[in-house]
Amino acid sequence: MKVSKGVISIATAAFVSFSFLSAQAQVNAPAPVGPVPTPAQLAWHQMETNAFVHFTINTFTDKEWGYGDESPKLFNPAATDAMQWARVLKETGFKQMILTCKHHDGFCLWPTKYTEHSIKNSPYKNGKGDIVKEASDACKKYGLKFGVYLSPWDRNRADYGTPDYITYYRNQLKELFTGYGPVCEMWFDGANGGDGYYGGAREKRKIDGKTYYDWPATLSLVRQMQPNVIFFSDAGPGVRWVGNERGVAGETNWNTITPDTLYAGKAGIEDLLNTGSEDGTAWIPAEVDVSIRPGWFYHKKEDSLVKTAQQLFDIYLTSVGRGAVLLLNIPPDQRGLFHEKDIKSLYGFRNILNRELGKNKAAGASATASNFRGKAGAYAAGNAVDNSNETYWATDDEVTTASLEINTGKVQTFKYIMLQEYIKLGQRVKSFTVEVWNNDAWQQVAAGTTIGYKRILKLTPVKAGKVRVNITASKACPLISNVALY
Ligand code: FUL
Repeated sequence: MKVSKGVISIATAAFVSFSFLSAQAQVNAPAPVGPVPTPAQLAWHQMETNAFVHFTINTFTDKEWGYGDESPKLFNPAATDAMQWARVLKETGFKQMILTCKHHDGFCLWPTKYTEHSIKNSPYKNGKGDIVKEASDACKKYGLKFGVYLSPWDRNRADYGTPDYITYYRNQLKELFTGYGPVCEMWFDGANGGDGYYGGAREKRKIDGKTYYDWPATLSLVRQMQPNVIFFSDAGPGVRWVGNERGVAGETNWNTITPDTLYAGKAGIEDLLNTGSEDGTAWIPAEVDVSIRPGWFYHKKEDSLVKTAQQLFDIYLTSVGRGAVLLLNIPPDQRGLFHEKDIKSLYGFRNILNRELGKNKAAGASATASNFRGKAGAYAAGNAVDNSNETYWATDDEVTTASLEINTGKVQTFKYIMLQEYIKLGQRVKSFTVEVWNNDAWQQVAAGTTIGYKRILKLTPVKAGKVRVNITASKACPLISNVALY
């Protein structure tokens, strides 16, 4: 409100007396800065760990990319137990399962009525099986969200490259989005390798990845069926690819990016995808897809190459710990089960996570700040140590550098610090440092750039009772919802 000097209007007088009665109520919440997540994107961030299940005819042909000429007769995972997949995922902390309903080879894991190249012509359950249904039912039973991967590139179809194929693809989306309950995430893979069987043509086909699929029309069709689905593609619009398949998000990781600068399949934008951009015009956070094995599909020869529990934990730190969501692939074997080796790593990973990040030593600590918004309790430092995502420490609008001091009451050893921004109002922090009170002086033990939904920094183990977080640059007043020490 702008009031000219010396002239107090009736409205202003009312404001003054009301603010006298209730000082805190007058402190306005910070305005959003830049793009903000939709409720569905926010729920996606909160999952933190997401799982991929790559399963198809490749599991039987020992390939990563089937050519498209494989006989459906090869598919017979006689002991398939999607309940096992879901139970293991649930028990090891994953929140969603995304199934490859159709990979690039075109074989469909459900009895679609639009092609013969499917499970209905396989020996599995004498052609009566439906693995999409088994997986979605298992997710429901174990309280996991369900997602689908339907490869746009199809090396089996004779009509691939023509408009007919787009109709085919959309028909299949209709089946998947109307027959299996809520689908929370849809994966549009950008891979378009060129050569394939294509109904016997056995040739190389090139499509224009930007125009051929007419994504706007396809997405709007899906949204009409399920408005809250999150779309993954290199370019979003829901979530973006992180630019590599090694499990590593950028140390600087903005949830914002400008869609004009990227589209699915565009080459040479991996670095941009990895970090996002500070001034990006849309909220399109990075999803870190990585496999527990070297390949995406099961290969016996990789049984000795399953990532260890420690490797998975390290990947957790470079994905979830950098403000992204981890999408870890666990491929069922030829029985149709998660392999014992993979299961062992998953439970081991969860044990390390519980051991390393299970007990927040800042819980119940006292906190003070160099500045807090309007001196109102609603924005005070304590909100950053109350373990709630709904409250936050905020500074006054003009204050973009500030410190938060946490006193845990006793000297303890810390190995990690975890920070979270209140991203509902946009991502803000550009850089920060962490200090501990040691020998009567502040000693810097860590520094970082972005925070976003979550940032975890591994420290050289340090003993201290007091920790200070200094926000050294921010797009606007910083909003810190949680700081934890482990
Ligand atoms: C890639 C595909 O080509 C791989 O086979 C796998 O599905 C991975 C998740 O995405 O683009």
